[in-house]
Amino acid sequence: MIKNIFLVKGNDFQDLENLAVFNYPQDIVTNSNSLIENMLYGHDCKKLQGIENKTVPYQIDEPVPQVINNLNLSTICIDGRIIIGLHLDNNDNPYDYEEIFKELIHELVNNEKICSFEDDLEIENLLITLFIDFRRYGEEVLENFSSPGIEKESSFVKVFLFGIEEVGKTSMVRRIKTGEYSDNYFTPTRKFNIQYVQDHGKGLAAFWDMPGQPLFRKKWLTGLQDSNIVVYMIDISDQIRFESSKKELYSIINRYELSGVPLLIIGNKVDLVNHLSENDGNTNGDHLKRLKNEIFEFFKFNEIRNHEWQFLFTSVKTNYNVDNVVETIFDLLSQ
Ligand SMILES: Nc1nc2c(ncn2[C@@H]2O[C@H](COP(=O)(O)OP(=O)(O)OP(=O)(O)O)[C@@H](O)[C@H]2O)c(=O)[nH]1
Ligand SMILES: [Mg+2]
Repeated sequence: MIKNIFLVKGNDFQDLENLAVFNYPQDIVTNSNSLIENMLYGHDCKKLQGIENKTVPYQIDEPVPQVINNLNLSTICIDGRIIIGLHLDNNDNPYDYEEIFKELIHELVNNEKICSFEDDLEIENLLITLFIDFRRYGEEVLENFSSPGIEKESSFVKVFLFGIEEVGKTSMVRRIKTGEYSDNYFTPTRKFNIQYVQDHGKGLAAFWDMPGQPLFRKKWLTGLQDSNIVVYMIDISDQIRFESSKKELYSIINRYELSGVPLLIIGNKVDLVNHLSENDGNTNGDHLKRLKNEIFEFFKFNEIRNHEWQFLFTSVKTNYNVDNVVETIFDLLSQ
């Protein structure tokens, strides 16, 4: 699987100090180490002279697979002035990715003509898009290689998980994947957190856990494409933020491209309002039922059209209903 993607840009690759380096999602390559210099050895140096005028379409060379400083890399040179590199898992074979690597770059820089490589933000967006496409298509390509007998629809589901900040999205994915939880684990998500969860007998779910802070919400649209199911999370103990949470819900589920995509709504942190299940025949159970009605009324869930939907109370902290999340996702998908 691809771990990281990076881009190195310069007018003269011999001038290592003056190269611009971009990484996504982690900073693995900087211009201060010998990595870039080593990487360039694998490319045809004549082509790496600076080119003054941009040519369209871009000339995209063959990818060059190399292992440098223990990093399993595949790098591609564009127009002799830009290198885009993939950092792959050590047990991945870069040749398996060769075709798709070229194809995706070609599509993005030549067909859609969306990148002139001039603006930092534009480059960052290109890397995010490439990373996303790579994770999806790369996985699919490899899956087809390794398990030709398995039917495709049972194998891969993309789950788009969103909601405003600190509602517990990342904690939920971590709990589902590893069983772990800690109050102190709190690290706001800044980039997409993509985690694969295998549900035996049902398939592989890729959770796309979005960053909820306002600054990062505009990235949601980049992660939305081709989602099979949308999961929206609320912190039910934090009613002050219900209004902004509701606004974000509808900004996403009303989008045309999501029409018909099933929706799972999770009311998390139930431990903060109640420790007991809603079916308990006592005052606490009644309290939770009342709360559910209030939430439904406020968020107008019953008016949602164009989506099959379900609602679950959960507590990632006490593990209440967490097992039901993946199950409900596959249930909704099979309807
Ligand atoms: N009491 C309680 N706290 C929880 C629960 N789930 C998560 N938390 C806490 O809520 C805080 C935020 O959790 P995160 O998982 O980082 O929230 P997030 O939605 O991913 O936040 P962003 O990445 O900023 O969008 C952390 O301190 C968690 O420990 C829960 O079920 N109950
Ligand atoms: Mg998070």
